[in-house]
Amino acid sequence: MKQVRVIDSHTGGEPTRTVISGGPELGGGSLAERRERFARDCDQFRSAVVNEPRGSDVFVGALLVEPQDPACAAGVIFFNNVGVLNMCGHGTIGLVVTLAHLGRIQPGEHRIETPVGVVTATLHANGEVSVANVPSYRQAKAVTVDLAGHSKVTGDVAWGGNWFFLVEKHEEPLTLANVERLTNLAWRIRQAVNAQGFPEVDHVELFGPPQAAGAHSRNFVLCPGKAYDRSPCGTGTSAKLACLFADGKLREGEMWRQESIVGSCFDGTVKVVNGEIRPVIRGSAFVNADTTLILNDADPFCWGIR
Ligand code: PYC
Repeated sequence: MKQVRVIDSHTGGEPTRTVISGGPELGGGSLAERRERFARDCDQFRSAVVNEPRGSDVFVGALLVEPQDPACAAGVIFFNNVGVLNMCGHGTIGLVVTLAHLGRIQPGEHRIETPVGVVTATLHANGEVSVANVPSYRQAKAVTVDLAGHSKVTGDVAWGGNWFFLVEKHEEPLTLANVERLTNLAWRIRQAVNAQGFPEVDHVELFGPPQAAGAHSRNFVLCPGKAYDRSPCGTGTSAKLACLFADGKLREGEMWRQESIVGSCFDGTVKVVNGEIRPVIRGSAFVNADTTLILNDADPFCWGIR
């Protein structure tokens, strides 16, 4: 029997399960190399941690590893119900609050290594966390894709640490009661975008009018494993900020409040560093479990339902 210590948190309603100990030994090398090893050799472990019966499709896992760069406080490999992620904004906020819960970090700035680059997280005195994300950019503007049934939808392809297709114009209300229709629409959009020249896009983001005080927009974000993000999605908000900046709709330092489908918010700004757009996302997370997973080979569902 194997024991895995995890700490669960949620960031604006979206869970992160951080693996503190008992995870696989991935050897040395860059975080990108170690993520490839994790994806290739440790898929059972990934599924055991986040999938049912211990988790659910919504969980994002965060495997804490030694950083290659000694100036970093931690290295992390994010994963979900279907595979590994590049970066995760809500997960980074959850990780920072988890490290603070463990007493491993104090308020201040902390560099965190991810497979797609180093991000800088600031733990504020009030417990909120800002994440200066990897450089973000729009790859293609106003791409129109054909959905089955002869309807078309137009959106932007952008990178915010993961690949997104961002859609402003659609017919669906952004409400929790409408999640099933939103999921179906976003899934059809993803398949059309992938088939029509952008196979790398694995997240779809639909926008609509905000409801929360001070928010500029509400979103619905469909993740690669068909679960929707309960938070406003840190990498998705970064992609949105990069598009707004490219369109001249947001200036450096100006605040954009992004609301999620459950009403939680991230505050985002853009910093331009050496000509690159570095989105900064601010939000809060709460630790809600500190526990030990038991992996027992005799359990027929030990490695998760997939
Ligand atoms: O916050 O970046 C994010 C994220 C990605 C997938 C789920 N959340």
